[in-house]
Amino acid sequence: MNKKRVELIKGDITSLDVDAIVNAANNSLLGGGGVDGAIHEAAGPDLLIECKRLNGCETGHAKITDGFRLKAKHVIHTVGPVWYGGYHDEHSLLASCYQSSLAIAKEKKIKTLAFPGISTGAYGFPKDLAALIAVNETKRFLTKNVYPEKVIFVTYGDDSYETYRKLLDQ
Ligand code: AR6
Repeated sequence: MNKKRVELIKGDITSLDVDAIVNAANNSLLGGGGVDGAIHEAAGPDLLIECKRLNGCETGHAKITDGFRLKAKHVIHTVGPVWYGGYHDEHSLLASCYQSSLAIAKEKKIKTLAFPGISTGAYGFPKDLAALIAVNETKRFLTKNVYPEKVIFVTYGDDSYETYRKLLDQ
């Protein structure tokens, strides 16, 4: 895989001018706090109207909407697992979030896709392990597929930037 296909930045995912940003949503897809709240706030009320039509989303799965007032054209909503100590399939469910989001990006021929750290806030997934899963699943997918052309990992107000940096440099 070409290293230029993966980028790492610090900041607010809602400000990015990309084809799609990924939302760390919940099963209802009707909004919440954290990055979900920030995305709904920035996208405006039409996002909630579209989300209501989707009838929720299972953990580990993903669904796409328009980006409305965001610079991003689309939002891919995925539902990460709540961390219960690692004995409830959390690892494979988080891997499935990345796989499902990347599969939608492929299907829609999305060129640039940005991920926050799914499950690493309110859902309590350990950040180092979550970053490892994010990077492994993304690299594996990009090796086999042309779309998305580029994936951007977005870290926000914490120390996971260095964790991602080390993983991406390997
Ligand atoms: N840009 C980029 N990353 C962000 C931003 C932002 N604007 N805001 C927060 N983060 P969380 P979860 C990071 O809690 O753990 C919601 O209520 C944050 O630092 O948003 O998957 C949903 O509705 C953290 O690393 O998502 C669900 O109920 C990461 O985003 C629940 O929280 C994820 O933190 C989902 O919990």
